[in-house]
Amino acid sequence: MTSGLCSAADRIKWFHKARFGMFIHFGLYAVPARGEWLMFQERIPTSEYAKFAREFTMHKFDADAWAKLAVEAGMKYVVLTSRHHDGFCLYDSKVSDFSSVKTAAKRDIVAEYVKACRKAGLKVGLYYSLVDWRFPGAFEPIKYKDSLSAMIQQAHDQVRELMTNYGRIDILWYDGGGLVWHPTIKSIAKLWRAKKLNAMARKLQPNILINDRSELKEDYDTPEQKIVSSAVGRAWETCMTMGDICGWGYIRNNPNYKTTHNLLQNLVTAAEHEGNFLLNIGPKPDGTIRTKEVSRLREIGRWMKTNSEAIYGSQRCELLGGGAADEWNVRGIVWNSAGRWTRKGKIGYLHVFRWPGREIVVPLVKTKALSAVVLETGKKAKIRQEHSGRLVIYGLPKNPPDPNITVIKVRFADVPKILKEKNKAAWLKLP
Ligand code: H79
Repeated sequence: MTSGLCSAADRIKWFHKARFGMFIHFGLYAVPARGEWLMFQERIPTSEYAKFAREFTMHKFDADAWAKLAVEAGMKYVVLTSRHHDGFCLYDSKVSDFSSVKTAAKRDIVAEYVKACRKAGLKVGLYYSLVDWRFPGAFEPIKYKDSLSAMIQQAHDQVRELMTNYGRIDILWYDGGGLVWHPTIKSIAKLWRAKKLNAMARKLQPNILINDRSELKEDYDTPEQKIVSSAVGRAWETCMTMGDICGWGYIRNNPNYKTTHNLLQNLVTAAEHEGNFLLNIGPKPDGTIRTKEVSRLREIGRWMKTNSEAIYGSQRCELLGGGAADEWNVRGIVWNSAGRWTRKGKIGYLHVFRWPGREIVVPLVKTKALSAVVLETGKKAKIRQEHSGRLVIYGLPKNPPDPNITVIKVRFADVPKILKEKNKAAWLKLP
């Protein structure tokens, strides 16, 4: 590519295959360690909030270490909060002094981050919050009309800076536009002049992907904390915290972390519907990443080493997840009690969440299966296809070879399909 310009379909190709990315919420809120919403939740005046900068040292911040961890986890891209709702920039902004460059550690975190990600081969995303809680116009837009205008102008200026000063940026991840409640301007896109804003971003970064949170559809959808598939062909990404819903930024006492298995199920569930999973970390004010995030990411990375072919570039698969092939179960009445499928062309990948034992039966398989292998061990499994489309995978170990999710790769003679109408009635009827 010499011109640096590609069509909309081309520029989103990498995103359609990536499947797994790292979200990083890093900012002043890491200091009080009660999450990124505390300025709002605790009604902290701007001048008080700004004092956290004194302790936002980032003295152990190492962008290469962040990038390395993302690569280790099997992630393909990273999105960093260049500025959250509190207005604190992690970069050098000419239109604001409230930044990591002019206060705190006096470092341009975005610059270091972009360089490290590029070096590690990761695609680079920047999160930018349109709303800035330091502006009274964000809360009372009619009363503080000029403040509102200044905040909107700031967004245009700062997006221009981010799109100009850091080389190629792959993702512009808006947020917070809807947090301004304007009594007459009901459209968020209109309020922020998003059409103009996004046109400017695309002019400066011709290959950029823009999310849907300026209220314009742009390139992809972003369900938050839940896995919701978009229509076939439309790119989408679920972003999620590892801990409780309120904790994107670092929370010191945040006991309710998802297990590695849980996070992997979420990754697989997104991949099953051709979506991406953007998993968040909230680094500490010194720039290091807490142990329970590092260990989970490393465990996911270990899993990805043997199983990532079932994730990257995954396609939808209509097969049912199957279950135990018990003797009595002659009709193969097992729906999704074992797991879920992803697919690549004619290859199906059965992700077994709940290992049923030595045999797994998948009901209503129409297509001929040719072979099966357990990715974790590389060992072949036996297969037989019976009446009513029963595909029995057998000769498997009694216990799951992978303590998390064991993936069985099944080659089919064609794109695997399920038997539809003919056997459905019999299949649904209880014996
Ligand atoms: O940056 C993260 C959130 O801070 C931000 N989007 C993600 C990516 C976000 N902005 N607005 N919202 C989320 C919706 C508001 C949710 C709230 Fe709450 C529920 C605000 C207070 C309760 C979530 C939980 C945020 C704080 C606690």
